[in-house]
Amino acid sequence: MRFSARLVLRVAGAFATARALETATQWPVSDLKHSSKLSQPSRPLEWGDINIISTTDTHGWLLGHDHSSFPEPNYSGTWGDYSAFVTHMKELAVEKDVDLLLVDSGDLHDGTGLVDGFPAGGVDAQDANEFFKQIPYDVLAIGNHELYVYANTYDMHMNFGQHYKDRYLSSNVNITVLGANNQSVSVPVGSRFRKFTTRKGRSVTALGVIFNFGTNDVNTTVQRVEDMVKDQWFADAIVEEPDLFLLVGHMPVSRDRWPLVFNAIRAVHPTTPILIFGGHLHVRDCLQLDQRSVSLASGRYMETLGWLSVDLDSQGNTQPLNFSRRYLDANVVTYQYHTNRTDLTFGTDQGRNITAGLRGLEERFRLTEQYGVAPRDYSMTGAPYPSNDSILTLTVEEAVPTILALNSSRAAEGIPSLLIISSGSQRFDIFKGPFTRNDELTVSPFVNQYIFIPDVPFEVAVKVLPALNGKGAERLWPGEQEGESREMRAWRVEREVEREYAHWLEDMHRQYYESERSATVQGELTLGYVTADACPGVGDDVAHLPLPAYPIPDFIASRMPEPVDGKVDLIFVDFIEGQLIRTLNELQTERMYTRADASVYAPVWSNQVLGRYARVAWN
Ligand SMILES: *[C@@H]1O[C@H](CO)[C@@H](O)[C@H](O)[C@H]1NC(C)=O
Ligand SMILES: *[C@@H]1O[C@H](CO)[C@@H](O)[C@H](O)[C@H]1NC(C)=O
Ligand SMILES: *[C@@H]1O[C@H](CO)[C@@H](O)[C@H](O)[C@H]1NC(C)=O
Ligand SMILES: *[C@@H]1O[C@H](CO)[C@@H](O)[C@H](O)[C@H]1NC(C)=O
Ligand SMILES: *[C@@H]1O[C@H](CO)[C@@H](O)[C@H](O)[C@H]1NC(C)=O
Ligand SMILES: *[C@@H]1O[C@H](CO)[C@@H](O)[C@H](O)[C@H]1NC(C)=O
Ligand SMILES: *[C@@H]1O[C@H](CO)[C@@H](O)[C@H](O)[C@H]1NC(C)=O
Ligand SMILES: *[C@@H]1O[C@H](CO)[C@@H](O)[C@H](O)[C@H]1NC(C)=O
Ligand SMILES: CC(=O)N[C@H]1CO[C@H](CO)[C@@H](O)[C@@H]1O
Ligand SMILES: [Zn+2]
Ligand SMILES: [Zn+2]
Repeated sequence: MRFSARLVLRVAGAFATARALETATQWPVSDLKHSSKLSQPSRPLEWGDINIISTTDTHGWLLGHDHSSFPEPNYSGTWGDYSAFVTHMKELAVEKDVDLLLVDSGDLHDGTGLVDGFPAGGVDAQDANEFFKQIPYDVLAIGNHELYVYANTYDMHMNFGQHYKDRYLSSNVNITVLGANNQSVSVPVGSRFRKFTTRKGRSVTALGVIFNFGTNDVNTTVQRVEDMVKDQWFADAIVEEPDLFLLVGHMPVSRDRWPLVFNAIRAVHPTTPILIFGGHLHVRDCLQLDQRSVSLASGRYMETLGWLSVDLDSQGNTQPLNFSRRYLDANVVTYQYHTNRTDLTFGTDQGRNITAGLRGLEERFRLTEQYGVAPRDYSMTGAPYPSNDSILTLTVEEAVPTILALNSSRAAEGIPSLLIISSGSQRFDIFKGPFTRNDELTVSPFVNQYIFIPDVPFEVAVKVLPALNGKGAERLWPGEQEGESREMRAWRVEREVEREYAHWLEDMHRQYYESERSATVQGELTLGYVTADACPGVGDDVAHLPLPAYPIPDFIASRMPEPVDGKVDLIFVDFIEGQLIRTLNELQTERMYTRADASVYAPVWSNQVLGRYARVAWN
């Protein structure tokens, strides 16, 4: 019974992931993960008349990625290192007598302890932003993670926005605040647009647009992009022809609404160069909406700096734009290579000061506090599920059951249970080595309770996971969408990002092993992103082998219990309660389950589980 029930679960997982890759094509990565070879950029950057460094979706990764399992060291540059890079690149731009601009596409909140680990009474990202603000960005746009909590938006309006002044753009996002007469007024969080002239005298019109985000907090307003482009202010802002339009925004460059903005501008200016810097899906991407425009997305989590260079021709020219783009791995080797500096000549006082300040913040937030030492890497998509290297297996088979058992009276009575959770419960991988409070905040931010229905017939309980996975996490119950909770809608937005990122990894893996590239140079390469985008030439600055990419089911379950009297406790996260109860009622007709049948299983929150487990199991 135990064996066959287990088999049901495994088959269910495989069934739910019809897009599964041939596992035979997965490159054996164990040696690569702990190599110590250093990868240099492949070639110098191409500089043009206008050169732009772009960041997006930094999400608090201002101290870089500091675990030693690869590819993490590739992204080990700190915000201070980035500052030094910017300083030297600005010097180079002056030497070459060209323009260098800096842009950021938003999502500064939610991601690491530096932003989320603030003490009670604080505001998310407020302290970390003091360091962010030391980079002299020319244009910044607001992201959806600035809009989930009013206090964060307010801070961006009052504090961040005041610092960057008209450079902080929110073309279609307003905040409601108390105005002069104590009346509430809706005003843009930053500015709607910026017109400026570069050091070399080129005129730029910049906008900062977010996608049609609908899960923002009360007293913040996101205007739909299709409505924004019909506004009078928009028409007025674009009527004059600049040397280039610079559209920086929190919106994917593929399959979203940039064409609406682009077409509105093209209707007035058929040939003016339009440079678009998007974000939100956490991928590297590039495409051209026409021959005199380029769109770039620069990844996530300070793993990637985007580089775009363009040669400007005279107004009215209709030739294709001459441009190049590059995705830089964010580390000191990259920075030194492209600025022709060494360890002795690279660092700057300001950069060292920024990193030292962030280390101080890390201490103040107790982020280095060690909970235990992880015995191996646990990966989300980099290892098959189920397996000992999977963070999903660790979570659902070991960590949660262990911690629940310590705090549950049902478990103390020896009542068997089956746990079902959503696979979207973790945000990032765990790496071999110290597991700290920062890792806990980074890996496991979602706050849910574990609730249960007692004494569910075993033969019904075992069918729940396959049924959930068969329908998929996107399933909307008839009539449920209307009254869907804000939490559920927010989860959908985040899940979309995770899914697109995972697809991107799968695609690069498949394409790589289908192409001839794999046959030749494999041995020399290190793990990382291998980007195939729609722009000409190779975009990645460092040639890599693609990371392994395994598909994961939507829902996962603990090991099969031995039922007592044919019954088990069915435990699940409160978040999936509605879907789970409906599924139970579809699977059997003996009784009608309702929310009243479910109650809290143990006084434990999902974001505490890994930290507690590390204390128990990894010490
Ligand atoms: C423009 O094209 C030339 C010739 O292909 C190339 O050398 C130069 O680097 C290009 N400029 C940019 C900005 O990429
Ligand atoms: C503004 O309104 C708040 C309550 O909304 C009130 O407490 C406060 O006294 C008012 N201030 C002025 C200057 O009217
Ligand atoms: C939204 O703002 C208005 C005006 O400032 C205020 O009266 C109201 O309480 C706010 N709503 C919430 C939910 O904070
Ligand atoms: C945003 O604020 C501006 C300025 O107060 C206002 O004119 C506009 O109607 C607001 N837009 C939205 C969508 O609320
Ligand atoms: C790099 O720096 C060295 C030492 O300052 C200098 O001799 C060399 O010309 C530089 N190379 C480039 C490509 O700028
Ligand atoms: C270093 O940082 C401190 C505050 O963090 C600031 O007061 C000081 O001006 C900074 N020094 C430099 C050289 O940037
Ligand atoms: C996975 O871990 C379990 C328990 O630690 C162990 O018994 C098993 O041999 C491991 N499996 C593999 C393939 O390493
Ligand atoms: C939960 O378990 C821990 C570890 O055994 C214990 O210290 C704590 O008191 C328990 N809390 C509750 C509410 O049972
Ligand atoms: C600069 C740096 O640390 N690069 C590393 C990127 O990752 C590979 C392994 O995948 C390492 O070999 C490089 O040293
Ligand atoms: Zn993001
Ligand atoms: Zn986003």
